[in-house]
Amino acid sequence: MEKTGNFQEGIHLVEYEKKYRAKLIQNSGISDYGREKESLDGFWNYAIDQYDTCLRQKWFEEIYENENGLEYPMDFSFDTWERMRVPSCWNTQKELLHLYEGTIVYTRRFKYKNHGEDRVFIKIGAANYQSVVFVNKQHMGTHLGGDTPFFIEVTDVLQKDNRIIIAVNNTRRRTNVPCENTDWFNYGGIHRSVEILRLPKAFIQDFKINLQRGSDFKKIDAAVCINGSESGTAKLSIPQLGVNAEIPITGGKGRITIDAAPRLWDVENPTLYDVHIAFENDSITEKIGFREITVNGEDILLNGKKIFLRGICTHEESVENGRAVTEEEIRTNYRLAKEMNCNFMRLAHYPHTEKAAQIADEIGMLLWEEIPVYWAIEFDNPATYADAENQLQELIHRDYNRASVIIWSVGNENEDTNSRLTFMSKLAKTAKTTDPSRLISAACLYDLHQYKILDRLCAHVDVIGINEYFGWYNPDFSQLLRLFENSNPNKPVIISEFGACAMPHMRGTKDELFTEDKQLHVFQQQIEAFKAAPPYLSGVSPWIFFDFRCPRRTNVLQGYYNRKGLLSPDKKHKKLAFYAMQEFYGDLNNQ
Ligand code: GCB
Repeated sequence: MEKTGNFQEGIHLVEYEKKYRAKLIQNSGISDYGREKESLDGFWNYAIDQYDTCLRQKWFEEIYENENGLEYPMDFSFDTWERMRVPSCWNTQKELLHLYEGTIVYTRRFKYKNHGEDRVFIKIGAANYQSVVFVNKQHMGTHLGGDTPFFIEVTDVLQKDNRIIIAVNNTRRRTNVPCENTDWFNYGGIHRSVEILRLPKAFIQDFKINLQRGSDFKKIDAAVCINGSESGTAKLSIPQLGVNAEIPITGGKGRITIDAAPRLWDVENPTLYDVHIAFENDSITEKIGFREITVNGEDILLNGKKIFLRGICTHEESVENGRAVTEEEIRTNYRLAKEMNCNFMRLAHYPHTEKAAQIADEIGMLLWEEIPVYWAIEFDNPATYADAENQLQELIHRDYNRASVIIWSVGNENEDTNSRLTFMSKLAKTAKTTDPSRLISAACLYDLHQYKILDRLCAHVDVIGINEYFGWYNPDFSQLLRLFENSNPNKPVIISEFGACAMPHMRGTKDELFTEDKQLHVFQQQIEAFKAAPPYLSGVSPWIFFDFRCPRRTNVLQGYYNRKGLLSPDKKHKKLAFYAMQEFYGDLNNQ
C-alpha cells in the first residue's frame, strides 16, 4: 500500500510482526545430547513490553543518533533494566508477572573468542510461545512453539562483545498450537537453558540409532546427516558391544545396519550403552538403550512381550518453578510414579524438557510424548498446520534416541471434523515416516451418543487413546462397560485419561464432590471396569499425577487449580486414590 508523507513505521505499521515471521526458524535441530556446550543461563536484563515496542521501533538496532549526529530519546536502556533468571517462567519470578501474558524482552551480553571452531550456534531449549531473536543488531529468526528447542547459527555475526535479545511473547492466539483455550496455565518466558555450541565446518546434525524392528533383537540401524559436507565416512562405535563400523556418507547422509545383540533396555533393567559417532573433527557420545516396541493385533509388545501400560498422566509443573522444572523435581516425580507401581507416564499435553526422557532412560520408565494439538485448533489454517508439524519434527529430532519414549501422540480431544481428520492424519503420517520405530497415538473422545469408539482418526494411529470421565463429568458409570462392549477397535486401546477432583485432605462421604473419598470411589469403580474390560485394553493412565494451575477452575475449592491430582501440588500429600492405583498396579505387576 502507498504510504503518505507522514507515515512512520514505528507507530503506524500495523502488520509489524509480518517481517519477523517471514524468517521462521524451523526444524533446526542439532544432535546435542552428549556434546560440550557453554551456558548462557543466569541473570538476563528484561523489560515488560506490553505493546511490542521492541519489534515496532526496532530497539535491537540500538540507534541512538540520527543522521545529523543528534541524539534520540530512547525508550530502552538494556543494561539498566531489571534482571531475571534464565531459565525460568516469568510468572514465578515476580509477583507483578504472576498472570502476565504478552511480550517480555530479554537481553544479555556475552564475550566470545574463537578457539579454533568454524561454526557457532546458539541453542534455546524452549521459550513460550513466539521468540524473535536478535544478535548484534540483526534479526536471526523467529521461532514458534513453546516447548521445543531451536538452534541459530551465529558464526558470521559474533564479535568480541555480543548482545543477544529475545522478545518472547506468550499471547494466546487462535492460530497457535495450542490455541487460546486450554485446561492449563499459560506460563511465559525462556523456561529452558540457552547454550552455545562450537562446531567444526562439517558436523553431525542428526544422529539416529535404534534396534531394527523384526530383527529378532539382533540388528541395529543407525543414520546420520552431516551439515557442511556431502561425502566422507562417519565412524560408529559401541565399545561394550564390540561394534566398530564405518558409515559412508553421500549427499550429506548415510545409514548402516549392524549385527549386534545388545542387552535389551526395559523398565526393570534400563541398560544403556555408550555410543560414539564421529565425522572428521566432530564427535558425539550418547548413552543409548536398545529396545523394540511393536503392536501385534490388540497387544502392545515391549521386546516381543505383551505389556500392560500402568500409567499416569502428568503436566510439567512445580509450585516453585512452574514449567521450568529442575532435575531434582523430575526425579522426585519418577520416584513417586515408581512408588505407585507405574511403568508408563503420559507427558501431557506438550513436549516436556528433554531431561525428562534422558532421566527416564536411566531409571526405566516408558513415556508417551505429545504435541499440543489440543481441543479446537484452527484445522483449516495451513500456517497452523506448519507450526504443529514443526513442533512434532523438533520433538522427534530431539528425543529419537531415547529408549524410554515409545509413543508419539499427535493431539488430544479434538472434534472429529473433516478438516481435523486431514490435519491430524497428516501429522500421524509425518510422525510415522520420520520415526517408523515407534507407535503413534492420540488421545481421542468416544462418541457421546452411541457410547462407542468411532473417532475416524483411530484408523491412522497404532494405539488408540481414549479419554473418559465416567463417574465425574459423566456421572452414569454403567456406560463405561457399555463403551467397552460396543467398541471393536482391532488395535490396542489405552484409557489415556479418567479421573475426578479432590481437594487434598478434604474428607466426606463418597457422594460428596471434591472429597478424597469421592475421588477414591470413582477410581475404585474405574478399576473394577478395567478388570472386566476386553483384551484390547492395553493400558490406563489416570488424569493426573498432581494438582496443577488452571485459570479455568475458579470455584472456591479449586482456587485456580485443577484438583484431579493423585498428589497435592507440592507432591507431598498422597490422596486416597493414589493408594488405590498403587494396589491395582501392584497386583497387575505381580500377575
Ligand atoms: C481432559 C483434558 C485435560 C483436562 C481434563 C479435566 O479431558 O484432556 O487437559 O485437564 O480433561 O480435568 O477436565
